[in-house]
Amino acid sequence: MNRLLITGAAGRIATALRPRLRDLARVMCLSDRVDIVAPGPNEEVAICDLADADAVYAAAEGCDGILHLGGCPHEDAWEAIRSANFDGTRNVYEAARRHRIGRVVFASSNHAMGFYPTGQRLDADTPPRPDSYYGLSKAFGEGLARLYWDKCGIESVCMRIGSCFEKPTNRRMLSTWLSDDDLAELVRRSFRAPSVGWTVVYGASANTHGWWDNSGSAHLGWQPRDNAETFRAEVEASNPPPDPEAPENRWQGAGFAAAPIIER
Ligand code: 15L
Repeated sequence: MNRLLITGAAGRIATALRPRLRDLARVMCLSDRVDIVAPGPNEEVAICDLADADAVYAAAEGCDGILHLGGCPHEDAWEAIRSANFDGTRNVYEAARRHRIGRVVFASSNHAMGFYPTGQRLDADTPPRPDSYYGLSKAFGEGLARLYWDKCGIESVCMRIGSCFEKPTNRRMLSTWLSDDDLAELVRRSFRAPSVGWTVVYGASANTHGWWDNSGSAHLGWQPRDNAETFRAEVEASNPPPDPEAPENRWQGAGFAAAPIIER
């Protein structure tokens, strides 16, 4: 690619991905609401609020692809989720349509599926079952991606990211962990695969006790290499055995599923 737009570029995931994906495009256009620390030689910064359609359109000018990581990354009041995630994602897809950008890689989340019971095997055809307004916004983003594929021919890979952190820090993450290296390779494959149409892929490392079946996205050629099992002893030493009946342990979405609706 010549220019790649990365939204949410100041966040933890983008910060981990930027050095790993330098070869993906000649210029990386980094956008976020807040300033971006230490842009590299092939990086340009566009400060922009995803809820501002004109600003998103301007940031996407001249880009060949969009890595959409931006938005609210946790549960919040409806207004906050609506503007950052619902409106924000729609603004990204409208910018892609108006600039004729052919492919978007969208950071969806396991919380689009968080009300399935812990341990149940899910695949790309399992219907969404969001655990929060946040999870609902990710299911919406996936639906929007499908609409823009069917109506406008814009391809998308919707990555249902599990727990993307440096290492797993609780027992749930022994199933849901995604390493930064595995995510970087997933993003690379998602942009480089010859044809992706509308693809849903679960973003988890090759965890021995994982819950998700990625046979439906084999065309991406992505094979995660890390495994949360490497950290089991460390995780168990710092986390007491869970009560399987506690609401936060019954559902895949854990605390997101157990938490009440935020009323504000
Ligand atoms: C997510 O979607 C969140 O953005 C992240 O902060 C974690 O909570 C993660 O899911 C998870 O499920 O561990």
